[in-house]
Amino acid sequence: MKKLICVVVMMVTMGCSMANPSSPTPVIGGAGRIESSEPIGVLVPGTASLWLAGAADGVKANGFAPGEGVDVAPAQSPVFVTLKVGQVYTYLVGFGCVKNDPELACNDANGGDPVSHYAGVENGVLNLTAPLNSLIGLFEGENQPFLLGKSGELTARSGKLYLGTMDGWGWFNNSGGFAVKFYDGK
Ligand SMILES: [Ca+2]
Repeated sequence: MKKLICVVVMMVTMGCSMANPSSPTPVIGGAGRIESSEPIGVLVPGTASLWLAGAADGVKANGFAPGEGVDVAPAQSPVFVTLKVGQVYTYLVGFGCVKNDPELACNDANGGDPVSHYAGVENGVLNLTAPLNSLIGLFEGENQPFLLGKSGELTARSGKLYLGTMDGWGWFNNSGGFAVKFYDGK
């Protein structure tokens, strides 16, 4: 009844406030997570290919077979985040979707149907079978890419984590991207 009166009064005066001054201030983005430092944010474009991780400018990759590269560094090179070796991080994709082809669907970071890298092992990076358009990673000094998806936890096995998206070939015609945050601590 008080609410109804307030609404009626508000309609007349446009000055009624429903706020309760004793209410606690809401905590935004808490969710039980204890953060020991600021999160590391990065944008991963759909054109980022792990098969060009660390490659010099001009190096090619991602054709139908090794040596038939249709992508080139740095245009389709992956992005990376700098992490503390041995530290456990949680990560979360805040928003975004990726298309591996202008005519196909835009997938979230968990991706669509599984696909492998058509050219197989290339530029020292091993093959991977992972959901199409999913978020994938590769630690510097390692050669096996792995699925990250929309969220999870990892231990930094090196100080540099390359980030890209999954496709079979030709990252040049991909679009979209993922906004990712890494949280130091659990
Ligand atoms: Ca593509």
